[in-house]
Amino acid sequence: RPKAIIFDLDGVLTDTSEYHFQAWKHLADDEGIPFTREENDAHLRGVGRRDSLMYLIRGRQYSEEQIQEMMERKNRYYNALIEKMTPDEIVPGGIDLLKEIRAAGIKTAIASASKNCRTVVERLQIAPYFDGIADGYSVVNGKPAPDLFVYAAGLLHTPTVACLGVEDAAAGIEAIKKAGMRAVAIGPEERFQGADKVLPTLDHKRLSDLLED
Ligand code: B16
Ligand code: MG
Repeated sequence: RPKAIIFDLDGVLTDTSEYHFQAWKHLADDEGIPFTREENDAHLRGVGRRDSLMYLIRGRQYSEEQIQEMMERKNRYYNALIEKMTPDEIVPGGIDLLKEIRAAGIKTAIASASKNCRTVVERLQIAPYFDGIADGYSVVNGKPAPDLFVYAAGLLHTPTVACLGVEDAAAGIEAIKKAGMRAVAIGPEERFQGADKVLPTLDHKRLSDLLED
């Protein structure tokens, strides 16, 4: 049984991954760049802002100034979407799951690549359920690098080998495994490689659902 469970935010605890997709799609449409949901899931899901844009504009010539402007524009689109979020946008049963985990003496953290993590956590009013939050300001190397999960484990004073990570992105599962943790993937089986367990959704899950093989 793990000593700590480290959750990704966007796409795991809440469906903000859909808002990220819509914001990137808006930017891609502005720029006349073809962009599909399938590409989003394979290449952008869970990946930081700059790396995501680099995938989107691959093979096209843009100046650093234009790149900065596009990152800001995507972030404006995303912020307009999360501005209206309310606490009921937590995954169904999510608060019960977090309470159960903590009642079992297991620590909890968030490991999100997002610089908007704090805003989303505030909108959802879930800060009291976490012992630590690692976000897009915490480390330099984003997912699939293990740094964010290692940093989160450090916040919990827990060795990575005693942690379990929960992720909806292929890049996130890679990060968790590189950090030496057990990995639970949330989403379609085809999306992931190397996860220890795959659940189609986190809706109404119990602690035992995350632990069993
Ligand atoms: P921002 P997570 C990730 O959050 C998102 O999944 C990804 O779509 C986004 O590009 C990244 O954060 C950076 O977010 O532009 O808000 O800084 O899944 O790691 O919680
Ligand atoms: Mg995610």
